[in-house]
Amino acid sequence: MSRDEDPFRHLAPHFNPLFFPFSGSGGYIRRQLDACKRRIYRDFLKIRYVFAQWLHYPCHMTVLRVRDFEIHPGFFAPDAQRALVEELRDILSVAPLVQPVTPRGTPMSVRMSAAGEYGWISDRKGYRYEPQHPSGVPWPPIPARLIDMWQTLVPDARLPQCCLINWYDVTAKMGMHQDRDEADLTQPVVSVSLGDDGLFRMGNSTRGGKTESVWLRSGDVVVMGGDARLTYHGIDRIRPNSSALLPKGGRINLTLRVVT
Ligand SMILES: O=C(O)CCC(=O)C(=O)O
Repeated sequence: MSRDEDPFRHLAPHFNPLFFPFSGSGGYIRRQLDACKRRIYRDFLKIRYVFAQWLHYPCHMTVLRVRDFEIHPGFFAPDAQRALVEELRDILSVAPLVQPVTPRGTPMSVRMSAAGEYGWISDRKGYRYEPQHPSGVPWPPIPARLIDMWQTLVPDARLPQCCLINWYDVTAKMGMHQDRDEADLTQPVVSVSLGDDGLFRMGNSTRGGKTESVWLRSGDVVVMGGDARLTYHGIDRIRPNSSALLPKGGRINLTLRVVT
């Protein structure tokens, strides 16, 4: 490692104890010290990531990119998560969660509702967006803090017309799928996780092939735009009791979409 590559050079350019006594020699001790510094630097990056999650740093401090999915750990701080849950309670009192069935009649394990101009529906007639809850009431408006989040993360996109609300109990999951019932597939989908951790699997633009997974934690936000927009994804399982946000446990996922 040259001095220019030394990750600590800005911290103590003249008195770096790992560099100073051996900087002229090219021997065994110097190589050992360089390896040691690399390990320290790697650990420093890991610690910084864990702290960022713990402290709920603003999103732009730590963004993970996996297969073009943009993951913002801890975008919503605990206070904002609690406020969102209160807003969701109001929405669900007007538009209660329903257990959808697939067009073949198989019940899905998640329960769903929505806010916005449209809600996503699945029943024996197929998958589609509808301007009303199955009970006939219009969907309540999307909470302002979600619109603010959308404008912060995807400022060039049109405003979202649907906030789909998925509720997972500890046994629920969501199979690998693409979101493609929207008219304009150039517009992103933005997803918010609340409550227990969910194991999010990311695949490819066609079904099958190798996949990668990350645990999404309460407050995390995922932007699915660009190449990730039509990438298969799903939730394998929930980690029970991993969050105290929802008194009875479970996980809520919100996905904001432009529909027309
Ligand atoms: O629950 C999640 O994190 C993913 C939800 C999802 O893929 C969807 O609603 O299409």
